[in-house]
Amino acid sequence: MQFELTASMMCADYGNLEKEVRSLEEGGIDSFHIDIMDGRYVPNYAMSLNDLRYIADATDKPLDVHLMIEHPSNNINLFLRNLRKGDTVYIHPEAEYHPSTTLQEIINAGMIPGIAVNPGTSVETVMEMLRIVNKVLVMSVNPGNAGQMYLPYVGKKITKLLSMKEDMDFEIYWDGACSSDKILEFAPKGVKGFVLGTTLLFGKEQTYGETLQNIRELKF
Ligand code: S6P
Ligand code: MG
Repeated sequence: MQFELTASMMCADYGNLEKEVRSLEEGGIDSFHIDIMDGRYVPNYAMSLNDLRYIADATDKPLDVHLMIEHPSNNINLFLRNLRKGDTVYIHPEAEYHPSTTLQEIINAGMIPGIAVNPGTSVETVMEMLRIVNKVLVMSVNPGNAGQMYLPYVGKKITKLLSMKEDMDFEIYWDGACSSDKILEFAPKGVKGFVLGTTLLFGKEQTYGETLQNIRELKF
C-alpha cells in the first residue's frame, strides 16, 4: 500500500537536530513536517523560521510547513523564500481574512498549497478552498501541542472528505496522535499521508528506521 510518512520535527531532539534529520532520512522518511507557531493562533511556540531554515539546509527531502499563525499573509514571504519548489505550505483558513489570496501567493511561489482543518472546523466552512488546494491536513487533535489524545469525532469528517477528494482534486493528510491502527484503518480508505510524532515515532526504544520499516510492513 502506498502512503507517505512525514516526521513532526517539533518532537525531535533539538540538541542533535542534524543527526535527527540524518537518521530519519536513512530510516526512509518521505518528508519533514515543520510546525510553525506564533503563541497567538495557538497557545504554544514550537518551531519558527530559523528552525525551518536549518532543516531546509540539512535535507533535500520535501518540507511540509504547517503555519499555525495569525494572518500568515502578513509575512508569508519570509517562509516562502526559504522553501524550494514542491514544498508544501498549509494555512489555517480561520487565521486569515482572505485565505484564498494567501493560497494564491503560495501557488505563485511554486509551492504546494494546503489547508489545515481543525477538529472543530467543518468541511462546509472550507468548501470553496478545497477547489484551490492540493492537500488537506486533517487535524485529529487540537492544534498547538504534540502528545495529545486522538479526537474520535474527526473520523466522520475524514469520511466526508474522502468522498469529495476525486471530484475536487485534493489529497488528505493526517496530523495528530497517529498510531499504527489509524494507518491500518485510513490508508486503505485513501488517506494519502500521515504525520508521525510522539505517538509512533519519537522517544521510542526502536530506531527511526525500525519504526518506519514496521509501518511499511503493516498487514493491510
Ligand atoms: C500539533 C501539530 C502536530 C503535532 C503532531 C505530533 O499542533 O500540528 O503536527 O506535532 O501531532 O504528533 P503526536 O503523535 O505527538 O500527536
Ligand atoms: Mg502539524
